Amino acid sequence: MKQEKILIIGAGGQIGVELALALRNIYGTDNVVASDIREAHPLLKDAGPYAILNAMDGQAIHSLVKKEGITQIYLLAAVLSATGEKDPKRAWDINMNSLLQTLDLGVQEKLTKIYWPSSIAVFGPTTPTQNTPQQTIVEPTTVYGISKYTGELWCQYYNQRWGLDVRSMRYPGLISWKSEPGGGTTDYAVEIYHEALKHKAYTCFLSENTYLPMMYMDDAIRGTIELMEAPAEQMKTRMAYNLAAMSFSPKEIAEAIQKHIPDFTISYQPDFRQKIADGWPKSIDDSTAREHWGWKNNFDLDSMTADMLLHLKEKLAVGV
Ligand code: VAH
Repeated sequence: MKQEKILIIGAGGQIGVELALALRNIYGTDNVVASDIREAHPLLKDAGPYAILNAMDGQAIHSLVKKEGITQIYLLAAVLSATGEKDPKRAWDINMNSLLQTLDLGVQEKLTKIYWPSSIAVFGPTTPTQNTPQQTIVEPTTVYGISKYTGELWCQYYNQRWGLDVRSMRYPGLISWKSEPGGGTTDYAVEIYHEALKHKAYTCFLSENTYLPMMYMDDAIRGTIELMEAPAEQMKTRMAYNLAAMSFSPKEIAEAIQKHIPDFTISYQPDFRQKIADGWPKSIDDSTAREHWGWKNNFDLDSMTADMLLHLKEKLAVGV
């Protein structure tokens, strides 16, 4: 079987950094080319093949794919929900055109697989908010959500029309300590750990009872790789799979942190991101992913909080 060689576009982002590290552990460092429009993230610097690459530069990507003998692309570059609302046309352009050129490249160069992340942001205020099903009313009200659902439809089209093996999942909010979040509405759930350790206080930009679906990055990375390694016949849908792990509110994550840092305090100053969060589901039904390819989460709020604080204490060099 031909050696797989992977290109990650957007390897400097919250998911990209960790996916590059995890894929290199599996496929070998030299078989995973990390790329981003920015210089290498500290965890990727001098740690394997790296290219400065703009996700919108189709020509540069095509020549790198041919030069390196790339067989799979993970396209992670995207403008997330909160940033997208500040410049909707730019968000649409980047999120859609980077995908379409990658799908075309996949057909042209007969890539074995493409991964492109979607999000629970595809759902909107008219979607059932509890245990949101895999198939339901989908009327996103952010450009990010519109671009992600449209992208899912394009992925399905390229699979049905040209047999391209492109796979996707709807990530909830992701929490990580190795890499930084990138302008999303769920970024508070990462910031709160940093602020709890550094200042024992955090002002949250969402209100205290804003329930959102969330997941620890360890689960998200493992789930992504399990999806990509599942036999093609198990991919019974080519829309993105709902994925879930837990749901919590800012109040609940603060209480989980207070079990470790009793004098931690939280205050609330909702901003424009509150309206985005209010349009999203509170919990997700991921039974389709569990049935089709065996997905299951390992971390819950308490085990994630313990792991986050353990690693961040060292990373931030703070004691508590
Ligand atoms: C965002 N972190 O907040 C992303 C995610 C479900 C939210 O897609 O935009």
